Amino acid sequence: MNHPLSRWLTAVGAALALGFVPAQHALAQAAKKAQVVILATGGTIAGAGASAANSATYQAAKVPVDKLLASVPEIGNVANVRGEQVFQIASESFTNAHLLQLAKRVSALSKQKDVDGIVITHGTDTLEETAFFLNVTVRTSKPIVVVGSMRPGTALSADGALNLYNAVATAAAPAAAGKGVLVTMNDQIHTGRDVSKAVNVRPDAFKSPWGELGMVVEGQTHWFRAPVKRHTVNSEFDIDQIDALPQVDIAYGHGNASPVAYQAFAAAGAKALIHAGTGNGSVSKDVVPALRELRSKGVVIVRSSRVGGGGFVLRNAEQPDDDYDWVVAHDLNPQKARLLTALALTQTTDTKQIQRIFLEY
Ligand code: DAS
Repeated sequence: MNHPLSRWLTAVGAALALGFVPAQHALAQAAKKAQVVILATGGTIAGAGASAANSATYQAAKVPVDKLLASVPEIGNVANVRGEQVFQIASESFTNAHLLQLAKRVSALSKQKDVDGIVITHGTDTLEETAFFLNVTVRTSKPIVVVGSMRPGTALSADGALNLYNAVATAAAPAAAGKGVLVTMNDQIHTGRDVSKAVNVRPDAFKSPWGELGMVVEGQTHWFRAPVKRHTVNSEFDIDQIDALPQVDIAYGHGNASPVAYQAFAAAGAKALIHAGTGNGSVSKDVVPALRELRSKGVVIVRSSRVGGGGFVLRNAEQPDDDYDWVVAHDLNPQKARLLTALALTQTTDTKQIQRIFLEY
C-alpha cells in the first residue's frame, strides 16, 4: 500500500469521508454567488419595540447593520453579503445632504468590480423619495434595491426579515439588472420611480399606481413589467457631478387656501415651488395671483396633485400653464416632483426643458 497512487486514493477517500470535497464544492458555489453590499440607513427595519405586541409603537433606527444581517442568516444562501452603516436615522429626518451622500456611496460601490448588487435598508416614510432620486442619478445597470419594513423585528409577524431576504435575492438576480432602482416590500418588486407609501400601518403599505414590476418568492424573482421612463444609465443626471440641490418646497392645496405658505417659502429662498394641488393639480383662485407674481420673479412653479393613486396632471387643462409659464409634474407625486425639479434646476431654469424632464423621467 506504499504505491503513490494508492496513497492518493487513500487521501481522496479520507477527504470524502471528512467532507473536504463538499467544502471545495461550497467554495466553488460561494465563488458563483453574487457579491451584494447592504447599506444601512436606519428606519423601522432597524427598529425595536418594547414587546412583541408593539407592531406600531417602537423606536426606529436602533439595530446596527451587522445585527440586522446576523438576524437573517438565510441571506447567505442567495448572495455573499457585507454591510455598511451609512446612517442610523428615521427616514422622515433625511435631508438633501443625506440623499447626496448616500447616492454618491451607491454610485462609488456600483463602479467596483467586486460588487454585483446593492441593497439599501431604509425607513419607509421617505423610502420612495430615496428610491426615486437614486433611479434618476446613479449611472449603473447593476441592481439597486431599497427595502424597509412596516413592523420592527421585535414584533409578532415582523416583515423586515423576509423583506431583507427578498431584497438581497433581487439584488443578486441577473434579471434585475437594467431595470432601474427597485423596491422590494411585501413580496412585491416595485420600480423606485412609481412606488409610494400608500398605507401607514400595514405590511402591504407600498403601491405603484401603474402596478408593480413583479414578485420575489422563495428567493426567486418573477417579472411581469419593465420601466419605460428614463433611469440610471439612460439618465442625463449623474450624482458624481452633483454636489448640492437647490431649495424646492411643497405647499398643499385645500379648501380655504391662502398664498402665505408659497410666499414664505419663496422669501426663504426656494427656487421652485411644488403645488400639491387638489384634483388635477388645481390652484385656488385666491392663490393664482401670488404664484404668477412669484413666477415673474423667477421662481419655478410646478403643479402636482395631492390625489395620488394613478392618473396625471394634464397641462393646460384647468390652468393655462402655457400663459402662466408653469410646469406640470405629470404623474409624479409632490415629494418626487420636488426632487426632479431640484435636479432639473442643477442644469437649467428653462421651463420648457424642465417640462421635458418631467415627461421623460
Ligand atoms: N419613522 C419611519 C421611518 O424611519 C419608520 C419606518 O417606517 O421605517 O421612515
